[in-house]
Amino acid sequence: MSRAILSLGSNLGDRYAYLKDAVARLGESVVLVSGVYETPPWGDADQPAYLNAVVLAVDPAAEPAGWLERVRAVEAAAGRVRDPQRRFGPRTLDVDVIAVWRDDGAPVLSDDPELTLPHPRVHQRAFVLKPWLDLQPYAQLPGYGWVTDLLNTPELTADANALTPRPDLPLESQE
Ligand code: PH2
Ligand code: MG
Ligand code: MG
Repeated sequence: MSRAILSLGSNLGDRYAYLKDAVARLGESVVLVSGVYETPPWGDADQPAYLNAVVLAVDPAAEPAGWLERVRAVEAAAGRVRDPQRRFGPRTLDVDVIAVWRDDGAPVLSDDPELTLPHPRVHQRAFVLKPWLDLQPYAQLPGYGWVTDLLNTPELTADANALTPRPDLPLESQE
């Protein structure tokens, strides 16, 4: 058994439909879903704004590496095409494995380049950290500490303030 924080992002096509479809495809493993936020593009400014959200997913069977397989299948279903020239470029759907915990609460730490855990850039990304707090106000990012503290660092406050909650675009977990 393991549980994971997954981030969802879309900035091409019907962004809201892609996020809803991703939650539906992740299915019963999804136990909590954040609000949706409209977020300025990070890392590559020349692209449309994103919709971002975060989910907590639990899978009785999933080995930590199994999460990567699952999120790739969900991305493929959204017609995700990777542009090797633009690492942080636009996409129909991006689902990232942010952090994974074993059943005893121990975080999974991995420096495997295929699946580095926690996600190697998440401490710089308000568009993941802020929605994460919707699910877990006391969230801790393994190796970095309290998510609230990360969001309050001078490097992230401007990004955090630039996120716009979109309560008009709810994401329901699939009952
Ligand atoms: N994803 C990226 C690059 N930049 N910016 C925002 N706001 N949201 C994202 O999900 C995002 C991004 C590559 O994974
Ligand atoms: Mg990503
Ligand atoms: Mg990704």
